[in-house]
Amino acid sequence: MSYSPLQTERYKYEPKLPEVLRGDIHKIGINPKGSTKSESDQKELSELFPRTYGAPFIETLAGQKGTESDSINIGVVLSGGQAPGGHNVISGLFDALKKANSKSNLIGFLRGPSGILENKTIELNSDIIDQFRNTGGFDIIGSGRTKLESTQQFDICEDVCKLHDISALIIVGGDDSNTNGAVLAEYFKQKNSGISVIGVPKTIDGDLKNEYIEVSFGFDTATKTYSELIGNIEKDANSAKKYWHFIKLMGRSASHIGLECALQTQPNIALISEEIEASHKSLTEIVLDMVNIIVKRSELGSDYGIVLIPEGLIEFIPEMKQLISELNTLLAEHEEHFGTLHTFEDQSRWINRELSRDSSYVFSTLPNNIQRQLLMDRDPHGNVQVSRIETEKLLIQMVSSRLDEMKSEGKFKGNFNPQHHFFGYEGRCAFPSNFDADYCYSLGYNAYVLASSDLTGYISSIHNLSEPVEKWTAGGVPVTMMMNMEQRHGKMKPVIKKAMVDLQGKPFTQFASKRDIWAIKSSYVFPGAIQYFGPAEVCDSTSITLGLEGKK
Ligand code: FBP
Repeated sequence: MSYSPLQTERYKYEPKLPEVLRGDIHKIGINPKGSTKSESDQKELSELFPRTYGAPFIETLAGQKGTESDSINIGVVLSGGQAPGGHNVISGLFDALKKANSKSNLIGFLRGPSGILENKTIELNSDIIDQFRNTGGFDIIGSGRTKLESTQQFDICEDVCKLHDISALIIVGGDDSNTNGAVLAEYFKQKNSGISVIGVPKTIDGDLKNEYIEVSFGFDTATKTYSELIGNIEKDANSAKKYWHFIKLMGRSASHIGLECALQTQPNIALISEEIEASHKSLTEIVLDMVNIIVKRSELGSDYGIVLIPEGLIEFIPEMKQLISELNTLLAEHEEHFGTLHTFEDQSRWINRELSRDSSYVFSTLPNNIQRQLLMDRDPHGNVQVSRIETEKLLIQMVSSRLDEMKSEGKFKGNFNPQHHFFGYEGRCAFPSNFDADYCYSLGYNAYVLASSDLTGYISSIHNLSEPVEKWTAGGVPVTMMMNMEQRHGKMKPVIKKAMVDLQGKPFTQFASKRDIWAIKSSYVFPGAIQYFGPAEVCDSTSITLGLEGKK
């Protein structure tokens, strides 16, 4: 095995823990604080989760326990898309477990939740763990998107956990995986199985956050990685002065990634899906706004610029939202028939017949490549896979044709040479920033404390993240208190509420107060590569979003 010099150095990095988790592990315990309730749908949720709803908020404290810890077996699974820091969650969990009792074991389920159902496991020892400390990726045990939701699956989970004598299952995942984890926790409790379920908040998208979870892990590193690349492109644009770069950024529905990258790099245009939805802007209006900026810059002699586009934009444009929703329903309800249509021509003919008049019109105005992408396979939740829709190309095509028209009318005299990019997978497995390395290690370490305290249906949480690590605090939040009831596949389901960009929040208002200047005058900022060694203000800084949201 050969390692890069950085990997070799990163192995030596010792993640920082908050003060409360630093002392004797045997004495770290929990302080339950009152009872909790969800913000809405309290009646429905308390009926669906009779054994776990209302559980107290937990504060992790030093000096709470004795000196003995029983040996236990804990299972861990990584669920969904990769996010930098997953390996540190596992190493923090492992270190705490072994410190508490060297006979305890950590069992990793391979390739995501399907590893539990298929009983594919690996016992994680220090030789394995040491190869993955402070590195990106989920390759230590792999990840997957299998959903755990049926009673039959829950029974298999119970059997497999019992086979390995596992008393706690740690699910590292996003809002859906943690929702399913909470349902599993309730089920285990109802069956008196003695297995607890603890979640860890993961996703680069940043949409798993609320009053109790300040940020999901991976967001910091992913946005710093994308911002480095955007800054490099800004330098290139500023040097060559000949291209407009349209950059789509991963992040699913929410625009947190796009907003953070905009704050870090100050591009000419950054679209925020939530704002577009709130102002009911049509695709044509979005294009015209962009064209105005391009023409204005051109008149000032700048035929170049940077546009940031959130991955999920297309779902927030009213007419596209309607079209996508009709397509999702049609494809779900007529899956079998659709499968018999083998050519794109047959598929689009059938689709056009079934769609409403308005949606059929919108569909027919879209370029062929976008039509095809809209008909591709859905994800396991039945949603269109936005990362596969080339919105950046769609916008380029529409902007180009409007500028051509304006040119022929004598209203545009410049040049428009577009380039398109999609930054997504590039950021999901980067070496975790010091912030993510410390945060994830603390989340994993704290997950052990919660699990060994026989808590279930909780998510490991670390607070005060905009402060230095010493001042961070730790605890557990009952998953049910973050839930509400939402319509999924035509049925009302309990789910963790997804956090979208708050248009009244500080990150967005700061961006909105500056963007008109950034649009016309090149005000680019070049964040450079993530630094792992050096002055704290360069290496240990958090994201701008977290900094602004953390400010009282
Ligand atoms: P999670 O929600 O599972 O954390 O995944 C995040 C994400 O990176 C999204 O930003 C993106 O839309 C999606 O995964 C891509 O999925 P896949 O890895 O299956 O291509």
